[in-house]
Amino acid sequence: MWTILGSSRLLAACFPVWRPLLRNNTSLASIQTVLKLQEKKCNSVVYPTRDLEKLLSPDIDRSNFRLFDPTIEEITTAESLFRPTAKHVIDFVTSAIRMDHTPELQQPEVCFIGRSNVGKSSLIKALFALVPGIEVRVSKTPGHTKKMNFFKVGKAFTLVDMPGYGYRAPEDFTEMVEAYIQERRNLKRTFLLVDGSIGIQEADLIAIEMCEEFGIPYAMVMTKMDRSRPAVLVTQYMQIHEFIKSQTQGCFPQPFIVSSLHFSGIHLLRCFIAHVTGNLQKVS
Ligand SMILES: Nc1nc2c(ncn2[C@@H]2O[C@H](COP(=O)(O)OP(=O)(O)OP(=O)(O)O)[C@@H](O)[C@H]2O)c(=O)[nH]1
Ligand SMILES: [Mg+2]
Repeated sequence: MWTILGSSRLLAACFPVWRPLLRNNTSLASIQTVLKLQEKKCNSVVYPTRDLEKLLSPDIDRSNFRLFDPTIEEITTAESLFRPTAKHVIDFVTSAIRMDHTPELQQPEVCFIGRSNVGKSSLIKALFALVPGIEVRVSKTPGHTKKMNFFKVGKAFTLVDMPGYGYRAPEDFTEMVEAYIQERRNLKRTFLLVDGSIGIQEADLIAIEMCEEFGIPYAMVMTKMDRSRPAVLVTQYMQIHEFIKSQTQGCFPQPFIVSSLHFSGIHLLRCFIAHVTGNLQKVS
């Protein structure tokens, strides 16, 4: 029983089903069956690419698939950073449209860039799902986010939501975002979001070129994975994987896949953010 309870710490956070089962004196065997099913579901939510890997033929090189492969314990540790307390306040700080309007924060920072409507604000909202009352505005209308929005996660790090590029981008987008990415000293990682259901588009190539030219470390995140069938998703994943390997220098070789709607990949991304901002060891 201890093993079941011990291995289900994250499970309990994702799917708190075992509590009512225990209260109702359900038999241990049925609890185990339910937990096994939930654990499988939970693994798919936490490590979404593992399900995709199963669809690939065995001869495909998987060496970069699990470069970042934290344990459940590390994932749980990172989760605590995204849970606010009286001493660890998670909140919106300010908006800025120019570099000289950006807040002077010393803590490490990560930012989210991508085409208008790709799901940047939705992803930040999902990352902050444990923060009651925090406002991150999303919209079906492209070009919704017009400013750089800064959110502080205690003294640990800052997340920055950016306006999108491409269709209906703000006029001063280039000035605003390029300057930020090039000049922001505490920027530890840029997350470049691409729509997982359609893959890399022309406008994404321009952003990739910008990241490469500035020599900044960045990572690609495939969004809206709930919109594609696994077979389509795995094809996009492999294409992006190959693209990163052959065409980029500064991009982390392992793309992330998320669904902000179903919370898939969100735990892993939280953990990666904790890692790149140097916070994973601090809280463990
Ligand atoms: N199905 C699905 N829809 C999503 C997901 N993420 C975002 N969306 C939808 O995509 C639309 C755009 O989402 P936003 O998060 O506002 O996109 P954005 O990249 O911030 O857009 P801009 O601020 O305009 O640059 C909204 O209608 C969201 O509900 C997802 O994971 N799955
Ligand atoms: Mg937005």
